[in-house]
Amino acid sequence: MIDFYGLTSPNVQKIFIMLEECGLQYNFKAVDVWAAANHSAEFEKLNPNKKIPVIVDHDGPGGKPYTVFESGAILMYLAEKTGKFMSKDMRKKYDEIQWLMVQVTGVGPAFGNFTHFNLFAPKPGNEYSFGRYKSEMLRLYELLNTRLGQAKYLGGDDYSIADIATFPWTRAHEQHGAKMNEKPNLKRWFDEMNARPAVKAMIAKQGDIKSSRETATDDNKDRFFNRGKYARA
Ligand SMILES: N[C@@H](CCC(=O)N[C@@H](CS)C(=O)NCC(=O)O)C(=O)O
Repeated sequence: MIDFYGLTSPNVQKIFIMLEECGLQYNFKAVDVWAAANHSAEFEKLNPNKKIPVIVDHDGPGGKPYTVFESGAILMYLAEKTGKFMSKDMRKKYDEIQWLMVQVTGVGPAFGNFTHFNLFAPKPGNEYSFGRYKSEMLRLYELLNTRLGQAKYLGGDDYSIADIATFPWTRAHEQHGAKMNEKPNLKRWFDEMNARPAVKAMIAKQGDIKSSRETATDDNKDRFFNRGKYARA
């Protein structure tokens, strides 16, 4: 059995999809980061970085419990544990890992910062930052469309953890202004991903999760965004 700590964000959606794809049994444990639940001493023991997602695999290596944080590492761990969605051929495996890394180091930060400056940063005053992340996000959408014109999936011929990691970030493409009708390769992939039973299961489960994102206190928002009395100088 796997304990899965998360809420509703794209980094968490990846793990829902992977657990569903692998047919693994899991207990979902909501950590309401908008109410600072990730700052408890108990949660810090699971992830010193105090972020979701985290999994605890009670049947880890050697039959002992093992805790994994960082969504990319969790996907790799589950792929290795089950032998699914990561190639065993070294070239193919590293093609998949390269595109996983593009998501973890590129798509996640750029799309996440776009959302921050779009929805949460004070306005006016942040036009430069907003424009920078919007432009980088739209450049990455173009990159994904180009790649998916060269290969069926991001990592190559096979559906892999690179696709599972990237898909949740593209779900808000309308809000992002990404114009899918001008990106036929990305649209073909998006529609195929969206139709997968594991993705549908993730979307259904997400709908049942209670988050205080819309009602978060100013103090909790300041803590979340490292600003106000939580700002480091
Ligand atoms: N690189 C991390 C990012 C995780 C992350 O940013 N999690 C957010 C939600 S998506 C979080 O826990 N934020 C709470 C906070 O920073 O206080 C991963 O991929 O797992």
